[in-house]
Amino acid sequence: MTPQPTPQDRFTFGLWTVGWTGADPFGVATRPALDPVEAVHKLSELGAYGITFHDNDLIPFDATASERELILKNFKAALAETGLKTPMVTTNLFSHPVFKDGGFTSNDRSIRRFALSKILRNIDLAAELGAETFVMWGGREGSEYDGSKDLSAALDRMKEGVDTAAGYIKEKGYGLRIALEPKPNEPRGDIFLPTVGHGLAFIAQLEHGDIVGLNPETGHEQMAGLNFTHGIAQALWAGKLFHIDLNGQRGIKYDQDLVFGHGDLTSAFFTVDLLENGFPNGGPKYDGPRHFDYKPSRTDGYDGVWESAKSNMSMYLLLKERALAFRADPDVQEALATSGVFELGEPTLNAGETTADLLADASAFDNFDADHAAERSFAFVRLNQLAIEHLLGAR
Ligand code: GLO
Ligand code: NI
Ligand code: NI
Ligand code: NI
Repeated sequence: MTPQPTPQDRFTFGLWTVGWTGADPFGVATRPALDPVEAVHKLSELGAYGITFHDNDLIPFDATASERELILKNFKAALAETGLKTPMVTTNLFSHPVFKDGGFTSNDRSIRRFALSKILRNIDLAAELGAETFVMWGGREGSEYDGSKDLSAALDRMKEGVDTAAGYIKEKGYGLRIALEPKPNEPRGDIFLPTVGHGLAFIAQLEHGDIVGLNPETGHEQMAGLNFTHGIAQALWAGKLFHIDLNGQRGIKYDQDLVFGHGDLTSAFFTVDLLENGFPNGGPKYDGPRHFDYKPSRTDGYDGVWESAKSNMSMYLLLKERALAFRADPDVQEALATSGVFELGEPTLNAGETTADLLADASAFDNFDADHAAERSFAFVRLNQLAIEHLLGAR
């Protein structure tokens, strides 16, 4: 039986995910547009906790003030009726041709001023809707040709943009935090802040870095050939995992945005293991929404759209079930101990030990038998086999 999601599971979906009509660089839409109000009702029926959106997923770029008001009124009414939350709001700085060279980092200063104003206005809307997280995915912030950008100035402008937005949040007293979303490429040839690691290093340079963290996406790290679980682990360790975009990707290729778990399933298992069970030796745990950023395949009609929304949640819950069973299995606990996973939680130096003490400890070096120590088998294959057996439901 597939487990049924409830709002307590805190599953959230981007309006642009179920609302994707299938238009891609080679073909036009394969599905009619989805009414945001219908999306709210449908996601709520399916057991989701919330819906997230870009300003322009809801309010067209060129909407008049009165059109905007009416759209928001209907959207808020649907939220109130269903109890669906809007924990995250984000800004579209990539669709309109004006952003073809970026928003914060466009070479055109007037465009940068327009982008920053668009962000500040959307921060007001995010706060009004009670969002906790304001995601910034700089899809157009990048280049195709290295000579087309002063890369140092681009980072300065990126810093200026993020710090200005964060400073505005503080000034207004909003309960919002910014989460930057790294992606290596697509739509730009190369995007600035391409990975979780680049994002963390960038945040360390900010003036208002205390309210800036990350929104890593499964497929984005995997497009760079990186390990997503390692990426979110380092973000967690740094206290910067503010939000997450879960989806599926198979290898280094175009951004597939498959259903979570429909890409690298073993990696998805360890992602859920980390999110639900935390690190084996304790430490920071993620407590934000489980947000899906995927695309329902353009081969499918609306039956497939809602089926895929359900699939994301079932995949997560199935993996959660397996991950809990994995950690609860005494054989696994024993294998973790044998493999030294708990031993890694012990500090390498004794409490209060100085470098002089370490250098004076003959057992650490002079009398250390490296050849003998090298004989230890870490038995990682058995541990991994246990994980896969749990993943397959074979234990
Ligand atoms: C595209 C990104 C995009 C962001 C969204 C949120 O690849 O994943 O969907 O998640 O714009 O800011
Ligand atoms: Ni993405
Ligand atoms: Ni993606
Ligand atoms: Ni995303």
